[in-house]
Formats: sequence, C-alpha cells, structure tokens
Amino acid sequence: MKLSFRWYGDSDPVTLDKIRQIPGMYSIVTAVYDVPVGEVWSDESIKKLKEQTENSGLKFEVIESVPVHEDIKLGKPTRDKYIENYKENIRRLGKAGVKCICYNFMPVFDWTRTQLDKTLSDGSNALVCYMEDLKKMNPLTGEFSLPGWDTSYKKEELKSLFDDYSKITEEDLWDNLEYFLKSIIPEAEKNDVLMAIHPDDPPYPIFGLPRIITCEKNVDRFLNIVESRYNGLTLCTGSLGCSKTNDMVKLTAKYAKMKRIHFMHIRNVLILDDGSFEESAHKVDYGSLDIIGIIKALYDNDFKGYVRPDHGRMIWGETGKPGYGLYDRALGSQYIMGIWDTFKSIGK
Ligand code: DNO
Repeated sequence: MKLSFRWYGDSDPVTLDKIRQIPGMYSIVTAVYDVPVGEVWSDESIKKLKEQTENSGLKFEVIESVPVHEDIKLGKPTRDKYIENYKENIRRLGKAGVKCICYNFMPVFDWTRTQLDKTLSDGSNALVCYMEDLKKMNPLTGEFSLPGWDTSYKKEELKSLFDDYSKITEEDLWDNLEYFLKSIIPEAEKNDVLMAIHPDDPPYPIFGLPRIITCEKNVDRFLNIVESRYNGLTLCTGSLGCSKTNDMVKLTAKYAKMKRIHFMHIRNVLILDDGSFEESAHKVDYGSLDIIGIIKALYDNDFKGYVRPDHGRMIWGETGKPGYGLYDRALGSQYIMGIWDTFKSIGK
C-alpha cells in the first residue's frame, strides 16, 4: 500500500514541504487546475507539477481528477471530440510517469454536503449531509456551491444541463459510460495508466439527477463493461459507505481480491437514523465504518495500490479548503498506516 495525499497546487495552503514531513508519505495526488473541463492539459503544466512534486521528494503518480465533460455523460455528438482530448490527457500523463487516474461519472455535481463546517461536540468542525436540508437545496435557485463542484457554470447553463439530463434515463447514462470506457481503456492499457472511477457521493440520485456508481450490483456491472485491470476503482469508503446497504469490508475484500482497486480513499462517516451522515475522525469508534476491517481486507488481499486519507475535520483552529486541511488528514494517515503496519508485523 502506498500512502498519498491530495494537494491542490500552488494555491493550497497545505504545502508540499508540510506534506513530505508526514511519515510514510509516498506520492502526491493532484491535477492541473487551470484548464476548463474537457480540454487537453498542457505539457508545461504537467511538467511543472511533476517537477514541483519530485523536488519535494514525493512521487507524481496519481491524478485526481481528469474530469469527464458533461457532453460525454450526456452522449452528445460532441462527445467524440472530448473523448479524444481525454485520451490525449491519458497519453501525456502516462508519459510523465502517472500510474493512476481517478475520475467520476456523476452528472453535473461532484460530492455534495449540506454544511461544510458543522461544529462537532469536541469543537472541531466537519462536512455533514442532513437529509432534511438536502431536500430543501435547489442548485438552480440557491446561491451556494461546494468546493468539489465546477463553479464555472452560469445559472442558465446549469438550467440547460438539468434540461438535458431530464431527457436521459439511468440506462442512457450506463450506455454513455460504456461508450466512454470502450474508447479510453485501450488507451490506458497502451500507456500503462490505471483508470480508477470514484463512486458517487452520496451514492443515490440528488436534485433529480441520475447516479449509477452507487452499490455492489452497479460496481459489478461497471467492472464487467470492460474486463481489464485498467478499468478499475477508486474505492471511497465514505462515499459508498454512507449508505448502510453497502458493506464496505465485504466490498473492499471482494474488489481487492479481483485486483480492481487501484486507489483507496479512506475516511469514516457517522450514519444517522434517517440516512443523514456526518464525516468523523478516521478512528474506528468515531463513525459507522469498520476502518480496521477495511484495512485488514486490503492487507489480506495484498493490496499494492495507493491510499489517501480522505476528508478530515478542521481541528486546532485550522482554516482552509473544507475537508482538506493538513492536521486531521495527517492524523488519519497515521491511523491508517498504524493499522497496516500492525497487520504487517503480526502477519496474516
Ligand atoms: C472529494 C473527492 C471527489 C473526487 C472526485 C473524483 O473530496 O473525493 O471530489 O475527487 O469525485 O473524480
């Protein structure tokens, strides 16, 4: 298992110098942020990221994300142009030494929460998703956005995207995913870049938009579309795991055994009675997920991929990008590695 850490580039208050001091840190997880979704990343930007990373003594092996243009998800005629760009990005990143690309296939919105700074009982704050609030949110009228979202849309553009999605079914979305995968996976194979889809977060339709990477049955279906190791997963424990029906220990063991997990996002969530959830500290008894069981499943199946501590709470007065402060993610990383090292030392 290779420890990694998300870094948002020069504008990230969490600097590479700080990240490299976290014990066991191996690779940076980053992306080119100055290019609109769907366009080709310049060789210069990729080179700069690689140099910055390597000069800090870290590897440049994981990209999160190369975002997928909405026209691809919608199956519009213009998708072929964007797919060609996507393939070019795979080639360029592969040439630069990238081994794994994380992406998602969520219509319009990436991860979604109802509050980014809910104060917990210990005075820290965290991302939460409360069902009652989620029902009241309307991205077409509300003046809110989340850090994971593409904020470049104007209200009218968002409206027309919603109209487009109202005309397609979940099965259409599957067809469009299939078309995309069949085009890009051969390119990933040629360039030795492992593609790792991120599950939908939360794993159910929101705002009337379909979501399909949500549960075991659908992940199985996804993996079967292209039976190649290069068509793999970013298994995000907190995304799938905030739905009680997803047994994360079982899923981790199953897909790790199949060698289809290339990237693990590990975090804990506390699931409330009505399906709402709060992001909690990684430590097993702070949330609803069996983090130790998940890591054991990885260990038992000789997991060799990348892992990153996913969102952390904001602690010790830190401010910054919600979910992506230094301190709690660093603590989480040491919890994860501590469990891993313990299994390593006691053996299977
Ligand atoms: C949230 C992240 C996601 C993830 C994308 C992958 O913090 O895990 O935003 O990067 O869904 O494409």
